[in-house]
Amino acid sequence: ITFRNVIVKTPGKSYVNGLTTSDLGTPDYNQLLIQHAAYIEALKTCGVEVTHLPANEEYPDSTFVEDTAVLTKKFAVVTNPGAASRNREIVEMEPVLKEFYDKIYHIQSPGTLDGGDVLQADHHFYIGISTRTNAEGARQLKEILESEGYQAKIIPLKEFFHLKTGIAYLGHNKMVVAGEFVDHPYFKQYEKIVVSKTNEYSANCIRVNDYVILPKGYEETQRKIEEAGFKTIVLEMSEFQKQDGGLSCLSLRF
Ligand code: CIR
Repeated sequence: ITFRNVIVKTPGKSYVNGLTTSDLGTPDYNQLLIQHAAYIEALKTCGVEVTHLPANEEYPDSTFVEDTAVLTKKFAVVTNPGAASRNREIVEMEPVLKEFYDKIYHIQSPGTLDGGDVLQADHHFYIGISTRTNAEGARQLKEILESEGYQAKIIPLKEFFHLKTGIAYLGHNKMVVAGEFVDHPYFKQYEKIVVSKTNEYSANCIRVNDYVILPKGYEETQRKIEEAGFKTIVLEMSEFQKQDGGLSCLSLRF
């Protein structure tokens, strides 16, 4: 929740041909670049150092850097992304992580894991099993995290695409939850900010230092987060939403 650094990557023109399950239409590349630039500006407002990587046309979804790694203060875990077209995104990310980390673990095949399926809440991690993260990938990450003194729980997802599609941790024991996580026993101990069905997209928000960044157009969620005591920044995310992406997916924060 207190972060010094973020890594982001400009989307390439090939972005419009990336993976998606939504039927919101083809992204507008110019709007996309404007939205990405605003995202970076918001992070700078939060006081982090931004490592900004150039676009790679070979990987249409590679702006969603979150899926390539799981980062803590002391070590990095390079994932093994579950979508074939995205798997090699890690080859470009690893050298960048080496500039910040001496200790780097890897998720190994046949284990697969996307960073979007991993949520940290203080000393606890939650790992979703999804169409991208399999049981073996989740098991490997749990083992790594436990060996480093963290606790980890594995959650098979029912409806959400990635774990963090429906949940966010804001610190101070406050958890933003939607859909299948609202009544999930694993999140009983948290003070919950419940996101309603029509506002589900806004469950993917991020706390970065003094701010919570959330998508534009979800006033009910914004109000609840502000009532919980947080300052907010809202960002237009339409062109990312078209490719199943949210705010957390666009950066690695550490
Ligand atoms: C994909 O299907 O992989 C991308 N179009 C969206 C990835 C979103 N990432 C995330 O939720 N962490």
